[in-house]
Amino acid sequence: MPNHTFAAADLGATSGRVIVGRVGHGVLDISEVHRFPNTPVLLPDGLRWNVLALYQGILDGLRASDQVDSVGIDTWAVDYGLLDADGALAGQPFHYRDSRTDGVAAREVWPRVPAAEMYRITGLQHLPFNTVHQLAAGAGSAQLGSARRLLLMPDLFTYWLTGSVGAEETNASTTGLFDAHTGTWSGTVIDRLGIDAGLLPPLRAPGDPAGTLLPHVAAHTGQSPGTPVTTVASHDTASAVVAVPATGRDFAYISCGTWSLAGLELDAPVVTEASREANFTNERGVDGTIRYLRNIMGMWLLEECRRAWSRQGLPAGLPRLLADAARARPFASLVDADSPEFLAPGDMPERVRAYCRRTGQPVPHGQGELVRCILESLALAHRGTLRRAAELAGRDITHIHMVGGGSRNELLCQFTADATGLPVVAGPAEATALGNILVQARAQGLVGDLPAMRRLLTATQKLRRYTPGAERAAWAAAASRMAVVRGSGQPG
Ligand code: LFR
Repeated sequence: MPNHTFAAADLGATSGRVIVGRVGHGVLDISEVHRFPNTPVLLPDGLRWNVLALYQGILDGLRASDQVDSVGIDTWAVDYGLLDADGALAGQPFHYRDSRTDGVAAREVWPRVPAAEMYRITGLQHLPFNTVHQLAAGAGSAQLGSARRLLLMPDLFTYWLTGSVGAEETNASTTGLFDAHTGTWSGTVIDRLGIDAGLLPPLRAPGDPAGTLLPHVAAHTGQSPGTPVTTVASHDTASAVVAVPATGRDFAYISCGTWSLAGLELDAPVVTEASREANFTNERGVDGTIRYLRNIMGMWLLEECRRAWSRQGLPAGLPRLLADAARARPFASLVDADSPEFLAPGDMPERVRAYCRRTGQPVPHGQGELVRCILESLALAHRGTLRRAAELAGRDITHIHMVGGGSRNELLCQFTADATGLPVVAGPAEATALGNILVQARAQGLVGDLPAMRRLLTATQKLRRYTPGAERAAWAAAASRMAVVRGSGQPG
């Protein structure tokens, strides 16, 4: 069988990349052909994504690629662009970290669809920026009033490439407008909130065709006219979970990037009240699987510290910061990596210090101390989340797969193994692009089902194993301390 090539446009919160993958019998390798920054822009009315720059990055990446057999797009979830009656983008899409949704759920949404009912229907964790809350925040605006279509980010880029409109289902499952049981838009939620159902395009499943490159796109990128665009698991986390190189069922995963998405792969949603209280989400994976997980603030805490340090002219190189963190005193101070005060962009070192001050802990001043505090706190959040997921879903976990950029962070991987007492298999770091490529390859009949895709990953990708260390008691004590810190850490 000759090898085929696929382009994955994978857009993350800080950068986008176009990665070309070669797939054949026993072959799966990737190379990055283009990487471009994703720099949000603060406009007078809020924080926006620079979607034109992102689209240009995708085009540049396709132009830098040799001829590909198909293209697939994935990005972060929940955010969307609105099309007007001419099919043009109306306004710039908001960034989910924009503050306009603060308090909107309680004020506008839950009075019409109570939170408990919402959870029973959608199975979605409460995040203030879920699409449903963003729409409620925009209700009555001229822009929403004139909108004819809502396209989630990957669907918007697909539309620009092909002219074809659809809503990919793994990403639709993050909106709060999608029924976790039926796998369709929820008429109940949409009606009760007075949302125009016509805004929501027909659903597509990963693997479905999404059209072919428009002639001007093909001409501009040098790709063949008629090159197909394939619907992939367009929610980046769903693509990352495809590429978890698991062999059995009793694994947990942490997709570790700007966010840490920590959880389990299940056959059916868990929408119990206990699950809602623990704020676990039931997002859709490929082949009807459920991604049962929680969002943990993730490497965002560290990335945002590094950005603040760069602005202040301080050293912000990762290897040096991690080496300093490795030498810093263990468990000096801990922060709740779920706390909403860490969500918005800003002076993260000062926010972490303020949190420690408020909770009566030593205030980390040096960069190494601060990074150690963040990484230990993340590892403890991984521990707490995975233990709770296992309890709520009635599953055993024997090992953890860490995928995504954060799986390159040796200190975080070792801390996660130590904190959970479970072996960690780290890699692949480019799980999202690999998942994107595998779903395209499957659509062309090159690979089989999910277990077959994962066997190909295990056989071809470099993985690293971390064994839990001997400091079990120290991590257990830190976990108990974290529970107390969390309790006292609510902003005044
Ligand atoms: C990760 C991610 C998360 C989602 C968050 C916001 O990149 O897609 O899964 O909750 O971004 O969209």
